[in-house]
Amino acid sequence: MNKKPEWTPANAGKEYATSVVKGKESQHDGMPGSRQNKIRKAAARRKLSIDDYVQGVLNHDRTILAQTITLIESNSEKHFEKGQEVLRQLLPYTGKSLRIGITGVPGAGKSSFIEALGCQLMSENYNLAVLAVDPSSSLSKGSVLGDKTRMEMLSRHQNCFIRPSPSGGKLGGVTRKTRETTLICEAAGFDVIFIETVGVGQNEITVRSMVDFFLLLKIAGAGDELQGIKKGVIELADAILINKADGDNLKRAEIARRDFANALHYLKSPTNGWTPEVLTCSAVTGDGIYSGWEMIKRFESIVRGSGFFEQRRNQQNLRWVHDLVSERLLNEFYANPRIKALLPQLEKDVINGKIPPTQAAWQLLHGLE
Ligand SMILES: Nc1nc2c(ncn2[C@@H]2O[C@H](COP(=O)(O)OP(=O)(O)OP(=O)(O)O)[C@@H](O)[C@H]2O)c(=O)[nH]1
Ligand SMILES: [Mg+2]
Repeated sequence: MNKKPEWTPANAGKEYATSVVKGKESQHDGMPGSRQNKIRKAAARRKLSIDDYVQGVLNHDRTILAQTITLIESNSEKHFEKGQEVLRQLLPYTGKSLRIGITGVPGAGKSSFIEALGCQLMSENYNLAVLAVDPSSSLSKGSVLGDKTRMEMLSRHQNCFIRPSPSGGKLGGVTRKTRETTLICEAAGFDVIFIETVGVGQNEITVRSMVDFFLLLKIAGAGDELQGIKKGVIELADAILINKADGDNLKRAEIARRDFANALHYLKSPTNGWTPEVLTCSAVTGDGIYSGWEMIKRFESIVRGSGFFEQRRNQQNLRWVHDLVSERLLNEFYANPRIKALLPQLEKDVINGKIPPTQAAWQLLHGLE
């Protein structure tokens, strides 16, 4: 039986083509199906009740966890209400993880870094969820699985859950459901959550607004040391790791480290009570990976101790509320038949210089009246 993975978009073409072999019906011990098994089968038919979803997530059932995320990601109105109720019931079990955002240009080594660090965390019995929000598929069309292979060891580990979220065609767009997905993973017992995203500008700001620690991965010798770097992005980072500090690159990585450290000197830290650090590492040799983790733990203990951790999360929640309201209003506005009727002509008029953009905007805004 050929079946697409549940995270592929409904209208996806061949770029997601893959086949998943049907799993065993009975449990791994060979015993006949239990209640969990029935729930799984129901999940396959998408007939789970709200309670099935909630209990499945709380029982760390990966199949149901994946189904719940799919439910949350769904854009249909029917799924929306069900998803929100599931989320509401899971809320008391959320918030306990350390949320870490990892960004960097394509090829900086984000996935390799996560694989290297993740495997170390596995040996310390952490439960790790990786939300690859913007897998390279959006750039190269079709390496979602390639991305999983780059995290090959990790993806086979039972304490790790990897969820590539297709970015819905929008290059670099952090999916708007990532915050909700984070909460669901927390309810499922994951205590560290990595959010991997390609750095293409707007993404970094969005991810910064949903994580506790924001890590910028850089490579030396890519020609972007300092001159090409957008100050804005560096200002968001709690740490910069110069990756690929191995072989011939070692010396350049060290120079880059010093340059970045100097540059950071003049910038304001995004986190009260914490001075951003610059370290080198290699996801291939493993050098510096653990020092990176120790730094993150140090960060956590300082920022929790000072109360800024809680304060930032509260701020993030408020921002979330306002983001949702803006998004909803905007969608409703443009979905309104009157606006839909007005828009094409107004756009033409602006392009032809018949009316100024300001007037077009006013006419649209008054179009509802
Ligand atoms: N030499 C060396 N190569 C590395 C290192 N980390 C990653 N690479 C290589 O760099 C390439 C890109 O690595 P990825 O981990 O896929 O990079 P990424 O940032 O996740 O890329 P996208 O998901 O496409 O944005 C791969 O060929 C890796 O093997 C490193 O520390 N040293
Ligand atoms: Mg990657």
